[in-house]
Amino acid sequence: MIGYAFKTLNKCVSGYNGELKLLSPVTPSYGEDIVLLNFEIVNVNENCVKINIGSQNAKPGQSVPDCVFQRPVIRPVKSSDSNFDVFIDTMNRNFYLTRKGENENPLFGFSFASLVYKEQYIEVNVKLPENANIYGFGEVVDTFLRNPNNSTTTIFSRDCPCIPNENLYGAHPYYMEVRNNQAHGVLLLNSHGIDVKLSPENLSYCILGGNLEFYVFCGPTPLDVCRQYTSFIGKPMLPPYWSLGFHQCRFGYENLDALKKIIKKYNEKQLPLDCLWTDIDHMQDFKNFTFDEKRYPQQEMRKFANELHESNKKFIAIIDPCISVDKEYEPYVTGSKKNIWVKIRAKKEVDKEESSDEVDFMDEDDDSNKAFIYNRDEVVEVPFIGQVWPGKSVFPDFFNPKTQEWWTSTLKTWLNKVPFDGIWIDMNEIANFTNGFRYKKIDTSDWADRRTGLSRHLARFSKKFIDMILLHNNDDDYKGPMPIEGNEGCPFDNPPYKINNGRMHLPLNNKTISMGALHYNGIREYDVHNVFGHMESIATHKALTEINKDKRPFILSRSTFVGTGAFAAHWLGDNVSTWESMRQSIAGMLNFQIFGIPMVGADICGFNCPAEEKLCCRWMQLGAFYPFARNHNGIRFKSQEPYTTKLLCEVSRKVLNMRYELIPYWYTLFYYANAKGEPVVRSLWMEFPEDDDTLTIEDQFFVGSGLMVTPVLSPDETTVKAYIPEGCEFYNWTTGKKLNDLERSGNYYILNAPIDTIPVHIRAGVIIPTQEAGLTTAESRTKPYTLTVALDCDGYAYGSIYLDDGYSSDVENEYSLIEFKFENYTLSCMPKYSGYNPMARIHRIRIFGIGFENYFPELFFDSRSYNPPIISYDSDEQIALFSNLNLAINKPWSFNLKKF
Ligand code: MIG
Repeated sequence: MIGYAFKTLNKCVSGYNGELKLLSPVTPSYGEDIVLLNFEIVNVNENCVKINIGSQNAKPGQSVPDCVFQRPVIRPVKSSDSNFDVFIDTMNRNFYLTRKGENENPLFGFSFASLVYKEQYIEVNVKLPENANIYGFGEVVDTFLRNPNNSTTTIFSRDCPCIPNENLYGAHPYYMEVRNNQAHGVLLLNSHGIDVKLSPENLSYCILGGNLEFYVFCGPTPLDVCRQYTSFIGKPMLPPYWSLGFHQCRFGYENLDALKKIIKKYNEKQLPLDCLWTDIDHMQDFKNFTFDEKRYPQQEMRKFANELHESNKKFIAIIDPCISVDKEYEPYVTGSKKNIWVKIRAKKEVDKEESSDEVDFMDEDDDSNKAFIYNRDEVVEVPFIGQVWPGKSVFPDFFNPKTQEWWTSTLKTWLNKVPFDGIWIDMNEIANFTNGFRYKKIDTSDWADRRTGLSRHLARFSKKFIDMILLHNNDDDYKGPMPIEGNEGCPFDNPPYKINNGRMHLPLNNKTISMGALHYNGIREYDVHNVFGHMESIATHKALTEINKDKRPFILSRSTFVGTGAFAAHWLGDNVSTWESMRQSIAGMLNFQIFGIPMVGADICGFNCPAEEKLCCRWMQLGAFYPFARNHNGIRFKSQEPYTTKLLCEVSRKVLNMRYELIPYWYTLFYYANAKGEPVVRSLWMEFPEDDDTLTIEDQFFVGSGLMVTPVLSPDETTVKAYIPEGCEFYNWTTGKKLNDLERSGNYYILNAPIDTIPVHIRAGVIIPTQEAGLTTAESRTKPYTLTVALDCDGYAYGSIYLDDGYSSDVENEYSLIEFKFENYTLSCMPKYSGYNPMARIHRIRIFGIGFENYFPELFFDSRSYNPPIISYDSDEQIALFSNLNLAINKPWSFNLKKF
């Protein structure tokens, strides 16, 4: 018999534990099998079961370290209190879980007869029923519903443009499954490279090492799964209010004047804008925390930041993890003194004198290092030196507890120079241009104008770029220690099983550092490669919180891992200015909702390649409904700011106004994301799991549960098909007209969408608060509110609003949570808590789908200040509009439409 069998199995309070013993190997490939394994299956809480299988002599990094992922304390839950039933079959050597009482419907489980467990290869085969629909796993560009026909998703953080089906920046070994109109989630908490292979009856994990640490979340609704998953991994951060406004960025703004021009143009054209970004252009020789004195003089930048602040705008700058090896460069000097760089083992083959370009990596507080003897054959740990934008670079090791101190003080010094409002952390996969090689001399004469010339190659032809670097490489003048693991690739770069890295089974060090590189406490890069961006997000969050105790940090990270949503936002990376790439962004945005990182968006109008006008118009419309809305462009491509053509400007102004009006609603959704872990943007099946036809719909989505967005995704269309789930009604958000059967064809509605229009609908039964748009969120926050009430067939609607100052890290009691209900011809405002008093008041109420004759409104509320409303009523469309009101939003009142 092959595979494993139970050696022992004991029942404990909240599950089972025991040992698995190898009978005989399933496969002779991929190295030696581990003979004895620990096995554990326990209830984490009522809705979550943990399955843990691991080798008995754990090494550092075998399981995801606590500093990466803090596992919640497990409270013992008796089986009778769990929402799962656990079945273990010792004879047939398998186990499975069902939702309580659903014996016929195993949700998750696997057999030990096909389990492969080796040092560098683990294989698990999970049986799937025919009607399984799998979502999640990433980061990858693909359809939202994952392809069940022998597809492979590789999970391994990688700096690469958004090429469909290739492993990209983040690592999320998590999926959500919908089956029989119910959902559950499965997390494999593991930071190694993974291939996930999906076939109609099987889900296989092929993992490069570590533990099998699974967590299953029982649902049963998709939103339940989201709540359960995020309460386990950490609920998403509440973003500052301003970050929900519009953002403008590009790679290749020449100089500070270019930035000033943008602000001028936005103002001139009356386009809303909250935040301006600066990419690596502002740096001196691409060194983090520096300013090019010619193009972006520091003093001028400081002045400019202050001016932006005076006009209620924000300013964000980029940071790459690479720290330039330069003895004159302060961050390098201070970091070297603290000895906090990622390391590599090396043989000291030269005398100390010869290695004069190396700084002494002394740990000030560690006496043992003082006795550092340079001996030719001695194996030493030296900083891993790679090659990124500034050239020769080292990388901070965020596993080292001393790194935080250095990171915080480095950021602090920098922010004292120019008071940026947020930090964009890029390249944290970790990107390294020299394929795991330690630094090699590169002929940089071709780089004379790196800013304008070379990056084009990097962005579009990354392989060519790498080849070119290798071509120009020569090691001749390198005098430092020679790495044992690193230069020519090491066993960790080419483990026996090759994950499908880059869809070419690339060595693991491709465009990153060596897998043999070492982190604090002997943790090897191989084991934790996928968490660098996550660690950097945590450290940056800590630093900003310390630097500015009162303010919520805003961090945008390219690489993410399980739980990053609690610290950072994410953008979908280097997409392309094509219709296809725009369409794919919807699936990407939805995937990150599942991953618990709701603050997400794609580069609006596309990063690589020039964006044609029509595409950019449609993308501005779609992007206005991304949670994170930023127009960002690659270097040297045609300008694509919303003011660049007349049409684009008009289209953008209209849809940005729509976005700004809706920010009170967005912010309330983020409050619920933060408080309960609910997704902000939702696929149709998240809202209508009972309708099987929604499972494949991914061109259309919901903002919260109340707004349906149906973007136009092809060049020449002026209508768009919207799927309408059965039993649900919608009103046009702008006109208030109900979708009617004239527009219907089957289950679809054909919606009008001329170039200046993106179809947006409010769902019957929902109340949505809005505010008049301003040119910044600071301005729109002060403007009058409107309540839009969309009645269902029972004449009922419900909604809520969350309010606070929008920036405090701890709002304490100074927030308001207000519910609105329409019932029996009465709209009631019901504060659940009202600790925050906004200046703005409700001036307008729109009621859609209200059929009444001879009613007039009467107001009951505790404040006397009330103007008689101006009423207009369209009896054909059943739309009532009450204006000239002056109602408080956080005091109880009711608005009764009384019959006379
Ligand atoms: O090597 O900073 O994804 O948004 O503009 C490319 C320059 C580095 C990649 C990011 C992109 C950014 C660019 N960066």
